[in-house]
Amino acid sequence: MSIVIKGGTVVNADRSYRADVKVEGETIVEIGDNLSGDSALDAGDCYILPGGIDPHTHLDMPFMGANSADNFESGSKAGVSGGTTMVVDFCIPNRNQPLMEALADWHERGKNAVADYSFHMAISYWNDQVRDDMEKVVKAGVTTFKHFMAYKGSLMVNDEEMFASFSRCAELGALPLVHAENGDLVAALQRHYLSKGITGPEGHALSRPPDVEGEATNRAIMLADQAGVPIYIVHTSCIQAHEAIARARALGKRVYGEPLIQHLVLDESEYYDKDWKHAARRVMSPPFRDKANQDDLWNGLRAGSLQVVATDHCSFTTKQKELGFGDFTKIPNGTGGLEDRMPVLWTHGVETGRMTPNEFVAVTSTNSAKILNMYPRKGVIAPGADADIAVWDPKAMKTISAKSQVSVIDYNVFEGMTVTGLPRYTLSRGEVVFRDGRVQAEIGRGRFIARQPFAEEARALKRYKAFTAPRAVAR
Ligand code: DUC
Ligand code: ZN
Ligand code: ZN
Ligand code: ZN
Repeated sequence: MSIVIKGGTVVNADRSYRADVKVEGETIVEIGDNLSGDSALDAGDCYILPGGIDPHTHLDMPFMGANSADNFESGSKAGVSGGTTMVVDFCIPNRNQPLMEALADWHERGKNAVADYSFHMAISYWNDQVRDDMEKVVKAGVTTFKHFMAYKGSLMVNDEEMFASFSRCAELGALPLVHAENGDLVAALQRHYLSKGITGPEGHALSRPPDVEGEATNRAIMLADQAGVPIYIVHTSCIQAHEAIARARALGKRVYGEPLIQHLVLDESEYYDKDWKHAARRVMSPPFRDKANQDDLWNGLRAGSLQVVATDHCSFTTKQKELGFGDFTKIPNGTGGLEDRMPVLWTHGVETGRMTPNEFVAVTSTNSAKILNMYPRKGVIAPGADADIAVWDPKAMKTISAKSQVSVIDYNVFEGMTVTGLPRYTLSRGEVVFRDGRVQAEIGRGRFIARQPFAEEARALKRYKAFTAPRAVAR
């Protein structure tokens, strides 16, 4: 069975050109003029984009006394309805849970996905077993390891543990990721604001100012450099963090930064002088920042000092958010965005002239595929690539509303925003999974995408002698 996508313009990260795209089975087989096949899809006036990759989601995740409401079914459906054909989700072991057992749990969760997915593995504690098991995890196709510098008392790891894990990543050809916020400082600031009687969601923003993120970003980069390994900073939200990344890159270090779509378009006013529910629904870490920080992130995406746009999709219902009524430190952290990432970025990025369609493709798909080692299977419209494709209508419009969203939660942080630029069709490995405004896909058709370790030449800078990863450290 072949499908020809006819009459559109192929847009890759490097160039755009008019052509038909032929898909045979799960794969793109040919790109050219006047192609024919068993069936055709009309892409007139549309762009043919590599399906979006969201490199950062938390579907079906137990966190802060709740379980994130979108699972792999609703999350992947939300994704394809907005042109995203793959997510990379975080496998998060409980303290002392063996890594491979946690990975098995996440594979179970992923079974109802309608589009492809991969995993990052969180390192939330450190001992000899973790050190040894990291190799098994890499062999199982998970080559990126996440470290939380915040969430003291649960997920947070200290510097010694991080350095040990980073060194192990260097040995294994794996890439460490960090959530960079100084968790000790956050805990102290939370106590301070609570003691002043600030118990509402504004306390969340006040207790996580940009310096908290800037300090941790610098520290993580220095630790990675000492371990001789590249590093990926998740949800870069502020000038201080971006500066640390840009400075490291200017020194020739392989450091990557990932703004979220929420931080690019929503600001801190969402937390102040708002009703409790409105503000609590927008509590995520890091919190939304001011306009100057937003402008700086847009500049970084254009300049290339920041490489990808993610969502950190971790959706909680209003009822779940109410766990933190009377104490902002107990509001489950997280917002949605999976189905809105690409339309919102197109509207605020391409439509406004802040980025080109090619830059849009780079930050929504290609760069993630390259950085996370899935390129060119994912992230490009080319013969041999998986047929993960968004047939993108740049004139199509809608107004975002919880009433019409795919995500199962009862609100949307972009409520009321009119977006221009939507998928007409979304294909996942050759199958049309979204058309006529509806998801039509068999539950469980999504597949786990195993990733390889990084090539020798893409790893550490050679000026360091190889470290042996330290074994168990003191806590
Ligand atoms: N931040 C969030 O807002 N949610 C999930 C985890 C995180 O770091
Ligand atoms: Zn995080
Ligand atoms: Zn409101
Ligand atoms: Zn996250």
